[in-house]
Amino acid sequence: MKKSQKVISLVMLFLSALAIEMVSMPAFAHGERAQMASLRMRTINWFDTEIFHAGTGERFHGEDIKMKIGDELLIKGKFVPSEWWPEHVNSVEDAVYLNVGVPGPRFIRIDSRINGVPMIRSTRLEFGKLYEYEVRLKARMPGRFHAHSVLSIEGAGPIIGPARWVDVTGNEEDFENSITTMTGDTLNLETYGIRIIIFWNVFWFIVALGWLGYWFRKRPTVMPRYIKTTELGDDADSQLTMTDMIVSFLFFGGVLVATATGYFVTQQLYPITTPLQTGKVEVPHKELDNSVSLEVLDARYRIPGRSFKITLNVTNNSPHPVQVGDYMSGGLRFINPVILPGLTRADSHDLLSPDGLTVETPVDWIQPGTTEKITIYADDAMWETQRLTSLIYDPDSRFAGMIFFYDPSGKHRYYQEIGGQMIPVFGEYQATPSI
Ligand SMILES: [Cu+2]
Repeated sequence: MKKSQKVISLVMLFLSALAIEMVSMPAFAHGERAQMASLRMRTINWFDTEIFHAGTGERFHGEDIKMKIGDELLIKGKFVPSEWWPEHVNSVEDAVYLNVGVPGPRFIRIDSRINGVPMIRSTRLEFGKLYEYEVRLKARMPGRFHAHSVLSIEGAGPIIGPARWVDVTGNEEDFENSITTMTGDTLNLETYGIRIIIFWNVFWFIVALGWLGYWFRKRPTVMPRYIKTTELGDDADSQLTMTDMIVSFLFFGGVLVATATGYFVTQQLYPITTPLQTGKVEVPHKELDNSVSLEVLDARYRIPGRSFKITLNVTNNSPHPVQVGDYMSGGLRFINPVILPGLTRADSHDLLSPDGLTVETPVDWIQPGTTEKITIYADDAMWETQRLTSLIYDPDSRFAGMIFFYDPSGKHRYYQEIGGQMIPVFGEYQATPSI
C-alpha cells in the first residue's frame, strides 16, 4: 500500500469511527417514536399505567423514580387490544408475552400477572376486551433507565406501553437473588451453575478450535480444496489420508464420550429436574362496561393545526350524567380541563396534554337515557413531536383510541374504544365538505 493510500484509509477509519460515535450518543429515548403510527394507535390501548417504588409506594411526581439496588418497582395498568388492529400486523390471538422494556438485565422480574394469572409463560388475548396487568421488578444494576410495560407479540414484535425514568443507585455487589427450590435447597441465582457453564463453553470452544486447526493446518483449504474435489469428481475421497480418518474418528468418539459423561454426571448430581415450560396460559378476559355507548360519525385530522376532531353520538345508559374527560391514542393522553382540572405531567417524558382536549357539546352533562351529538378536538404539538401525524401516509387511514367519560362527582368512569376512518384536512375544518 502506498503512503497516500494509507493516510486515506486512516482518515476513512477515523471518520467512520466518528460517525458510529455520533449515532450512538447516549440514547434518551429508545425507538418509542420510531414505531409506525398505526402500530401505536391501533394495537394495544394502554391506560391507567402506574409505575412506582413498590416498597415506599412513592410516585416521585415530576422527577425520576429513585431506587436502591434490591428495591422493588411496580408497573401496573390496564390495556385493551384494539378492535381496529391493522390487517398487516400479527394478532394477539396467537402468542403474547407480558414483558418490560429496559436496556438489558437491569432488573429481575419477581412477578407478572394479567387479570391475576401469573405470566411466566405466554398467553393469548382477545380484541376489545379489558386486561389488567401488574409486573413487579427488583433493581439489579445501578443506572438510569426508562422502564416500559411491553407486550411482545409473536410475529409483530414488542408493542411498548408508557414509561417512567427510574434512577437506581447503590452497589451492584449488594444485589441478592436467592430462591428456595421445591426440594428445599437455597440457591443464589446470580452465581448458580456459573462454573459449569464456563467449563462447558471453554471445553467446546477448544474442541472446535482443535477440529478447525487440524483441517486448516498447512494445506490449502476452502476454495483450492473445493476446486480440487470438484475436479476429482467421484475420486474426491482420495483427498483424505489415513491420518485424517483416524483424527476424525477420535474427535467423533471424544465428542460422544464427553456428551454422555456430561449427561450421566448431571443425572447423578441432579436427579430431580423439570424441563422448561413452554405451553400457553389461558387468561380470563373482562368485558368493557357498555353503559355509555358511542358511534363515530366523522373523524378528521387537520394537518396545519395538529388537531384531531371526532364527531360522535354518545348514548348514556348509565345511571349518572356523564361528559368526556380524556381521550387517549398512541400513548398520548389529551385531557379536558373542565372535567379533569389540575393534572400535570408525571415527568418531562410523560405524554400528557393537560388541556389538550376541547369538547363541543350541546349540554354540559349528557343525562342518563339520552343521546347527544358531541365533537371533541384533541389538539397538541405532540401529534407532530411523537410522529403520529404519519398516520395520514398509511395506506388505510384509520385511527383508534380510548375515550373516557366521568360523572360530576368524578367517582364513576366509563370508557370505550373508538376508532374508524380518518380523513386528513389540509386547510380549515370548515373548508371540507361534510360526509
Ligand atoms: Cu422509553
